[in-house]
This record gives sequence, C-alpha cells and structure tokens, in this order.
Amino acid sequence: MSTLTETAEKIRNMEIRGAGRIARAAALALKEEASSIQADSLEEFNRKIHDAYRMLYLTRPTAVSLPNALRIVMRYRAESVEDARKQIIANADEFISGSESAVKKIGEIGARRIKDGYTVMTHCNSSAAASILTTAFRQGKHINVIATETRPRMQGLITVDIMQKAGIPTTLILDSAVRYFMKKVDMVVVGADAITVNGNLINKIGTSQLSLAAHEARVPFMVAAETYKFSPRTLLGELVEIEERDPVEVLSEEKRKQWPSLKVRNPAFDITPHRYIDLICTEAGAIPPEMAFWVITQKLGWEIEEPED
Ligand code: RI2
Repeated sequence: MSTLTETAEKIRNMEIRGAGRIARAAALALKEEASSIQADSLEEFNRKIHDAYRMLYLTRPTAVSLPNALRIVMRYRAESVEDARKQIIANADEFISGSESAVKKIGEIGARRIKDGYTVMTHCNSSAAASILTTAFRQGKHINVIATETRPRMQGLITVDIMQKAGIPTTLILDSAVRYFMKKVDMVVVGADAITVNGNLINKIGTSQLSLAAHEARVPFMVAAETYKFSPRTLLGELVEIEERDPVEVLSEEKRKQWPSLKVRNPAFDITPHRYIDLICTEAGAIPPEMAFWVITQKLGWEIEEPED
C-alpha cells in the first residue's frame, strides 16, 4: 500500500484522528506523493496530484482542516514538473510547521484565561484544547481537569492520558454527567472540527450539550481552534456536512441482530450556536465567534469564488 492510500485509510478508520492531526497527515501524504510522482509532462503531474488530493479530500467530510490543508498545499503555479514538485513540498512543509506552532501559540493565548485553582471541563480529545491546559499547568497554575468519556470511541481517554502524563489532576466522567458536574466547573475548553462564517462551532457529538449546561450555569465556554478550522465554504452559503459513522460503533452487530428493526444513529459531530461561545482562541488571537468572517476572508485569504473540489 502506498503512503497515500495508507494515510487515506487511516484517516477514514480514525487511526489518524483529531482535526489538526488529520490536516497535517494529509499535507504530508500530498507532499510525499508529489515527491514520488512519475510524470512526463506537467499535465500528467497535475492530473496525478489532483487524484491524490481527491482521495484524501473524500476520507472524512466534517473537519474543514482537511480541505483547507489540502487547498493550501495545492496552491502552486508551475512551469515544469520539478517546479510543481518543489512548490507542493514547500507548501506542505510550511503548513505542517505552521500548524504545529499554531497549537503551541493557542496554548499560550488560552492559558492566560485559565486562573490558578480553576476546574476546567473538556470533551473528546483536542490537541489545541490540551495545549491550553498543559500550558496553564506548566505555568504553575493548580488546575483540575474534568474529561468526558466521549462515547462511542472514548477519545476522552486520550485526553486523560495526556493530562495524567503531564501530572494534571484529572477526573473522568460519563458524557451524561456533564450537567451534574457543571456547578463545580470554572471554564469549559473544547476543540473544533469546523467553525462556520456565523461563528457556530462544529465539534464532537455532545459538545452542544456541554455548551447548554455551561450557559445555564454561567460558566465561560472557550474554543481552541487554529484558523484553518474556519470553513470558507460556509461563506458561500453551504452548510458543514455532519459525518454519520457506522452504527457498530454504538452497538455491536450481535446485539443489533437481536432487534432487527432497531435503528441506531451515530452522528460524529454536532453544532454549538455562537451565542453559547464566549471566546475562540486562535493563533491569530483570542476572538469572539462573530469574527469568523474576518478569519475566513482576511486570515485564510479566501476569495468569494467557488473553490474547486
Ligand atoms: P484538534 C476531533 O474529531 C474532536 O472533535 C476534537 O475536538 C477535534 O477533532 C479537534 O481536535 P475526531 O477526529 O485538532 O476525533 O484540536 O472525530 O486535535
């Protein structure tokens, strides 16, 4: 299996997961593909690299970091195959290192909002959110983290592992226990798979429930998101597609055979309205959700035209 098909498969089956990691892995796969493509003409090269782009693009539909990363890497104007190769490799390297430093920068910016003694609730596993928590802790703030399990794939355990390795006091709770514990929480911090032009957040299923509970309890709700998590296509009026994964993640085949008419639904993400979000920490600064339009047009440099798939 080539690195390209292997990466595409790993993104599809979530061996590679987390919106930022998916984006970096896809950029790397495109770079490796560009380095190894055999082509007699620029046209042939363009066709082959576009096929690779399509394969990666179609792996998972929701996290906008994936198409954003791919389009950034594909921004080349070349006169020859070698020139095209070089530009794609440079674009991918720049994206990957920019993405890594963005996660670090978000950690520094977000940590300023975390006070000594805070209890912070988080959901699923987000590198950007984890960066805020570990940075605050390294600064000497005595924080406690409450991590949700995040059914069905239990990514909360990845968060628990990161927190425990960092030495941060951590409590694991059921997803359904969010409201029960919210009164002990000082801030909620979550990651993002996509942010729409009107500032709504698309993140792991259950995030919107957290936001409701936080809103009711007057607990600030902060999102950690690199600027490439903002969705340019929403500027064109499109909605973000919510991935619905295999029901087997929720209930085993065996159990489902017992109740043949039972319907099992497994949406992987939900939408948190912007009015429940206090702040979005990006590498370009901590902004209100209402500034999503600025990020898309100014920071991502997106022009209002139909981007090609
Ligand atoms: P970072 C994940 O999706 C979670 O929803 C998480 O909040 C988001 O990506 C962002 O993660 P999934 O790939 O980029 O587990 O901050 O479905 O790591």
